[in-house]
Order: sequence, then C-alpha cells, then structure tokens
Amino acid sequence: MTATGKRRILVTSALPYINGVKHLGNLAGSMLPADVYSRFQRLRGHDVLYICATDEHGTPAELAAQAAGISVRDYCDEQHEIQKKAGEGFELSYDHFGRSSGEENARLTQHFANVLEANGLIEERVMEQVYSIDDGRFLPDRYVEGTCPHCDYEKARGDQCDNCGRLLDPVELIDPYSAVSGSKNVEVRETRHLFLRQSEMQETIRDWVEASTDWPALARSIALKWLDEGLRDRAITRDLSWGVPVINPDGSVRDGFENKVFYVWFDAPIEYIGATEEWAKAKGNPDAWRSWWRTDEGADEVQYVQFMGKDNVAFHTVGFPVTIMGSKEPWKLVDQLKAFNWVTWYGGKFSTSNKRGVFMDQALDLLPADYWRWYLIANAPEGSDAAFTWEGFQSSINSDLANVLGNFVNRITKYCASKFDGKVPAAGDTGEAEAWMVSELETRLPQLVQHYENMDFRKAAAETRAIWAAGNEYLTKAEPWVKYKNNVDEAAIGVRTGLNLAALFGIIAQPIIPEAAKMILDALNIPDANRTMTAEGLSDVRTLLDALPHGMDIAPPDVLFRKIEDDQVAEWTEKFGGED
Ligand code: B3M
Ligand code: ZN
Repeated sequence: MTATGKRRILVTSALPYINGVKHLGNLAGSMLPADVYSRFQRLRGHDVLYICATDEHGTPAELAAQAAGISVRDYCDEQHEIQKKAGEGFELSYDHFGRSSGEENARLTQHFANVLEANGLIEERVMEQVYSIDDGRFLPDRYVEGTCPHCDYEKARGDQCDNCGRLLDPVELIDPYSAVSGSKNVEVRETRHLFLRQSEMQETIRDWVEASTDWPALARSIALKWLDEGLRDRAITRDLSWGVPVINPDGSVRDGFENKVFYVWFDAPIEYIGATEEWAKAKGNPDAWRSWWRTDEGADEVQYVQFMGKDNVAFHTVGFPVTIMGSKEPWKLVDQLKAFNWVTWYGGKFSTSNKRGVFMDQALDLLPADYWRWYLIANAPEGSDAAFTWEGFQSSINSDLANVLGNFVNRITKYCASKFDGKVPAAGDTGEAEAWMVSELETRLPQLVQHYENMDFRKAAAETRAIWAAGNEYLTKAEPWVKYKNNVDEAAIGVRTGLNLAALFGIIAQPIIPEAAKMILDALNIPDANRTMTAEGLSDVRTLLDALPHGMDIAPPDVLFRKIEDDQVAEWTEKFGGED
C-alpha cells in the first residue's frame, strides 16, 4: 500500500483453454469472480490490473484443429477472437486478454527453463511413452486413448479418465490406441524429456503455503493435501510440434528436442507474466509490466490475487511457485488464491454433445449478461458445488433483480416524475424512517465491503440484495404516496431519500451487474466521479442520503429487468436440458 492508501492489485483468472467457447460453469469459477473483484477494487479507488489470456498450447488445441481440418495457428486465431468476443459480451473488464502462443510467453518460458536448469531443478531423464507405429510419432496425453486401469472405462484419455476423474499416465492405459488415427498398432518406447524436480522444493513450498494464512480456505486445503502426498517430479516437455520450443541459452535447439515442446502446464501460468508484457507493449510503455512482476522494481508492493477452479489449484500452488521460487530471481508470487468448486447442470456435467447446459455465446442470445452474472455470483460454488437450474435462475432474477431492485428504482423515479416534476425535491426534514435507514446502511455497507475483501462472493451478493430490500422497507415506512395527500413536504423527504437510495443501489450494483447499474446511474445523472465506492465516499451515510443536488432533473430509466416467464423456462429446458 502507498502512503495515500491506494493499493496496487494484480488480478489473474485461470486461462481458458483455446478449444471451444466456455460454459457458464467455467465462467463462474474463474473469469467472472475475477472481474467482479477487479471492478470492486477499482471502485474502491485502487490501481487494478486484470490480466487473462487464452491457453493455446497442448494436445487439446492440436486435436481440435485437426478435427476442424485447419492449421493449429489458424484454429487458435479464430478461437481467440471468439472467446474475446464472448468475454466482452459478458462485460469482463480485462485490462488485457492475451494469447499464450505469443512471443513474450515463449521467451519467458525458455528463460525460466534455462535458469531452473542452471539451478539444478531441471534434468533430462529417459521415460517411457506410447509410440504409434502407423502415425510415426509418440502419443502424448490426449493423443492416446484406451481403457482406464482404475474403472475400466473404455474411452479414457492418456492424461485423465473422464469417467472416474483420475489423472493417468498414458502408459497405464489398457488396450491403448491412437486418438489421431485409431490405430492399435502402438508400443511403449523410451524417449528423453525434461523433468522439473518439484520434490527438491517440497519444504520451500510447504513453508510458503503454511505462511499464507490469508488464502481463502479451499485453495489452502487443496494445496496442503498435495503437499501431504509429497511433490513428484514432473515431465515438462512433450512430443508435439505446437508449443514453445526447447532451446539452449544461446538460442539453438536443444539436442534431441527437435520434435518436442514444453508441456502446456509449464508455459500456461508463465503467460500471466507474458500477457502483462503484451499489455505493456499495447499501451506503448513496454516496461510497464515490470512494476507488477519484479519485486526489485516495485512489485513487492503489489497484492497479487489468482482466481481458478479447484482442479487448477495444484498447478498454481505447486507447479508455478516451483518455477518462480526455483528461478531464484525476484519475481512476484501470488498473495491470495481464490478457488471454486463446480457449477453443475442440475447436479450433473455440462455437455455439448448431450445438450446439457448453456455456453457463454448461447447465454447472451437468451438474455443480457447482467442476468447471468447476478445468478452465478449470488450462487457462486464456494462452499460446495452449486447446481444451475432454470427454476432457480428464474426465481432469482424475478425476485432479486426485477422485484427488489428494479421495482424500487422504477417506483421512486416515476413517482418523482409525476408528482415532483422530475426534479429532486428540496423540502422536508428527516425523521424516524430516515434514521432507521441510516442505521441499516451504517451496519450493512461495511459488511458488504468486508465480504468483497474476503472474496466471499455469495455473501457480497446477499448483502447487496439485503441493502436493496432495506430500501423497499424504508419506502414502506416513509410512505411518501400516503403523506403526499396531506403534506407535500413530508412526502418530499421520502422521495428525495428514495432517489438517493436508488443512486446508492446503482453504485453498489456495479461490480456484479454493470449494465443495469449504468442505466440507473445515467437516469439519475450521477457524474462518473461520484460513482465510486471509496472508503471516504461510503463513510458518511447521512451525506449519501442527501447527495443529489436539490432541483436536479432525473428521468425514470427504461425497463431495467424483464421477468422470466414460465413459457421461456419451458422453451429453454427443451433446448438446453433440465431436470431429467
Ligand atoms: N487452461 C485449464 C482450465 O481452463 C487451464 C488453466 C491454465 S491457468 C494457467 O481449466
Ligand atoms: Zn477411470
């Protein structure tokens, strides 16, 4: 933190794989909460840098390109644009959405590998790999399929069984065959690969995790579980042509690694740095990334927060930190990791082929981003998995957004337009109802801020809703429409307070539902500078409730939220699946 109290916060969300648009569960477990957190911290007045990118290497990209009949490069170019557009549609406020196939990541990955080797943490080892005689190549990871040795599932992939979820080594598969050609003419051959000696770093990593007491609970418990099982050395190269080439410090290709590249999980986290470099270049200040990543150049003051699904935690608490700490160079390490469980589709898996679940691009064809954002944050899979259901979605949108927030704003702005000439009324003195509202806000606003600081997203959404609900209760107490009949001044205070509440509700809605929030704030003519949630701005609730200039013109916003009807639910259930 700097002397002014302004923090510098670096936010990254797990990099979505390039192969295909992500579903709502992927969005809810990494990119969306990272965005909400970034928006919140920007509103607090802090200096936030939110970085994400497509994760473009590895066998999924190669196989998907093959299936599409185009080159991997073309495939990635195309898919990157599609994912970028989906992110924009969901209002994800990345400062930069990069690409792990860029030159920055390649150079950094090669740099890290070379320093790790110099530090004795990388060594070449002989290992066994499945080789396809008909395809004339080794079959890494997903290039080989076969029967799972644990559960007998017949279409297990080389790296993982989709049926029982276990991580596999391709040579463990029973009756293996090539995923490229289907050929069963395969054998196990020896080949050389680079190994990252994670076991050497066991104590260093444990000390660091144990000292990191302010991580949210899920990430910490997963990290400790991996450490308890003992860190294993891992191959960080693969027999593929698409990826970061393995080179010597002098730039020449490493002997015997002509047809090999780094493993996607080795280079992907390094892209957090690579994408920050891309961002710096794009804004014409190529060194600007350094103060975010080099602790000898200012990054020691940065608070670095990572967001991810629970399956990615091991790579972020062990793999990447081994790279960073093992380099013995002054790189920034993560300060807090926020991990999520799964969003399920009615308790089961999302699946394109079985028409189960909604993907990011489809969602936006049905409804505006805010509807999805609200539901996914209000039901974030934090303590456990969370099931998406159309019924739950419908009731949350209709109740929280349409009834509690939408009606409040419409009612008070329309009433002001019809009875007070669309101007913020000046008359009237505060009384009991206003005192009650002040005390509600004095307790609830600090709680809201605390939930965001703790990255408790469900609680942040619940508190936001509770504040909106308190506004409705206030109107019931203040009854301007009743008082108007006898004493216009007594009604005026209710309308004025109500309008100021509408502005406040729009302000605190911004992190989760930015589009609707903007409509509210525009309708109330709130200047940009007054839309913040700084500590100072939120501290004096009485001022907040009389902030709009008396006499200022306001206009009721267009319909903020449309209720979701039963026949829409029926139609979408038919199309995307629902209760079996
Ligand atoms: N692409 C896996 C995933 O999307 C992977 C994350 C990389 S983060 C550096 O779940
Ligand atoms: Zn299995």
